[in-house]
Amino acid sequence: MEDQSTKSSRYTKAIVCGVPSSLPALAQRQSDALGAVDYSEAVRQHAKYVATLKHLGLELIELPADENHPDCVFVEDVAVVCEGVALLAYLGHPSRRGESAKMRKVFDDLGWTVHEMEHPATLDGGDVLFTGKEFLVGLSTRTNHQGLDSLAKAFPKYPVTGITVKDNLHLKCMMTMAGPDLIVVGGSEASKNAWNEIESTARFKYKRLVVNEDKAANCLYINGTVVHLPAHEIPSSYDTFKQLPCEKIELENSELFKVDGCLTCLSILL
Ligand code: CIR
Repeated sequence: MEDQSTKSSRYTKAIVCGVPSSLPALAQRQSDALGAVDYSEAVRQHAKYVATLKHLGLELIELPADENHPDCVFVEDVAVVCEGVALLAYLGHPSRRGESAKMRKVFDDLGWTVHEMEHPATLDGGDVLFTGKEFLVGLSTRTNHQGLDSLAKAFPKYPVTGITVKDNLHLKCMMTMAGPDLIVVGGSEASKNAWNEIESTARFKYKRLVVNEDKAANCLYINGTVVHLPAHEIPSSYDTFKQLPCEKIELENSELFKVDGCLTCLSILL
């Protein structure tokens, strides 16, 4: 991830992966409450996501769906990237660990420096919020202290601070960047607690935009444009985005959200 607070550093590429047909039955999920994934609708929504990244000027590196890894579409978890260096994650869930091999090839082909992590360190990229100035790392059921240490070693130039994640899969299920020094944060108790921890322990200060629904707090900030969910998916948060003085694009994500996938999960921005 590049520093979005300076005008000169912009995303130019994104890595994405197709949606395997094994996802509806076999993807990991925290709960069945949202019902079954409609596979063809998931594919349609994902295709719009990919088209939107292209529309925003990014060159896409598109990996084919891997039926043996039902969660492969959630590429964000597999690597943390910053300034030509990629940390390949030892993913928190054992069923996902085989996703790293093909990602290694992508970064080797790009000529990036690649770091790997070793058990017992675990980390999911969904726990890593890079603010442009420092890394905030969710300590969750997927990411442990050793995982945080691996990240700190891979990116020695930046401060790294652990943030407790409760009641959510990842830190970025509760907050993401929505502009330079601006973090959009969900309205749940868990999100508020995570924000308070950031306020008291992060190295830098940030502005906060609070949205009622946690799921609304996961948006993409790409070269000055915020990509967020549409009104029918976040009815009590949608209007809050109108306060942002930047370009906005809406993208549906109802199907992959059923298996805990948010907008940021679906790409690695380079
Ligand atoms: C999992 O449980 O790993 C997937 N079903 C969802 C991963 C979502 N990834 C993310 O938030 N970065």
